[in-house]
Amino acid sequence: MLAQLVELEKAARAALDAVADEQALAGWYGAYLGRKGKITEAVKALGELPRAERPAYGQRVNEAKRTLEAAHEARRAAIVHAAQDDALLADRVDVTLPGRPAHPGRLHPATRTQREICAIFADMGFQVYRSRHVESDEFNFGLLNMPPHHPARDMWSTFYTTTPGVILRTHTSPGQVHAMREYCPEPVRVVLPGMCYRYEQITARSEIMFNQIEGLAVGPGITMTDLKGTLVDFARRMFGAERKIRFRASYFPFTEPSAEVDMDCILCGGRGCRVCKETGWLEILGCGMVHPVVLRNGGYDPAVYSGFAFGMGPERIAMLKYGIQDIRYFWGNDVRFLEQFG
Ligand code: FA5
Repeated sequence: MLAQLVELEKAARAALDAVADEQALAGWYGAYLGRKGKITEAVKALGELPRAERPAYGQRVNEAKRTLEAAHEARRAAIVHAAQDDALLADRVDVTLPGRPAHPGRLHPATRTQREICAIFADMGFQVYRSRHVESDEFNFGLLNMPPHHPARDMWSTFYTTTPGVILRTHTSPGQVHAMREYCPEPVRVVLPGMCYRYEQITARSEIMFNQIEGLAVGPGITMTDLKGTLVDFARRMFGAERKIRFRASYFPFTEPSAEVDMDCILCGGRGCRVCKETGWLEILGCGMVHPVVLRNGGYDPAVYSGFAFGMGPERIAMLKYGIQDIRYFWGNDVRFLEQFG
């Protein structure tokens, strides 16, 4: 019996070594260790042996059963591992391949320029103040010292709505009065960025929708010197320390005195070229000392308070900075243009 048992164990091991997958393994288990398996039968045969042979046989058959169970477990683990390895190999990713390029979005050049300008003024202590795009005639014109029928209203071709007295703002200047009324009697130092709308002929330099950035400082004892110093500093930070600035007398109904600010042409260095129309100078903004009427409309006593204001177009500034020849590129939605501004 013992010799048969040794042979059976040998045969079981050989059969287990030949098992290659889980299905065959289950078959092997049934054949040797299952309810009617050969090893199970061998264990049952113990009862039929003469009493004297039972201890030796019993010990041997139990040992055979334990080792075969352990061998079965080891084989099962090996088969599972091999199957996992095969699946990983079949699904292999070559990590050395270059990745597919991602196309992250980026800021529109007008937004970028606007943020750059606001950041420069933030350094000088100006807060950003958001004002409404849909305005009343009173705020866009009247409170800015342009009563109805004032000829200066002709400077801004306006989009009217079907509601009388409600218009799209033609400039960011009405925000001056909103800001003053909010902060009065405290001093004010704000920049007001945002879209403006004018019923104009669209050309290489003019759009019907464009951004402006307004600046406003109000407080006791503010002078034209403060205005000049602020704008010269801005132009140098924006366009380079070597820039020259010129103030040219001008007219705006809401500032007195008023000026237009030119900068020496960044493309030709002031010698004269197509972009500066051979003058050597480029206009960058309008400005002036806040008119006493506007101060009063904002709630300030002009005998005590004074202030300066300016307004510039960030698209025109971006055109100068990046040498862009046509303002229509900004809203044309052409990726070839937009992707140049990383
Ligand atoms: C004004 O709008 C005044 N409110 C500016 C101002 C503010 C003066 C405070 C004094 C004190 P003007 O119409 O010149 O001024 O416009 C100012 C800037 O807006 C221009 O220099 C230009 O950069 C931009 N701009 C004006 N019209 C257009 C347009 N159609 N398309 C693109 N940019 C424009």
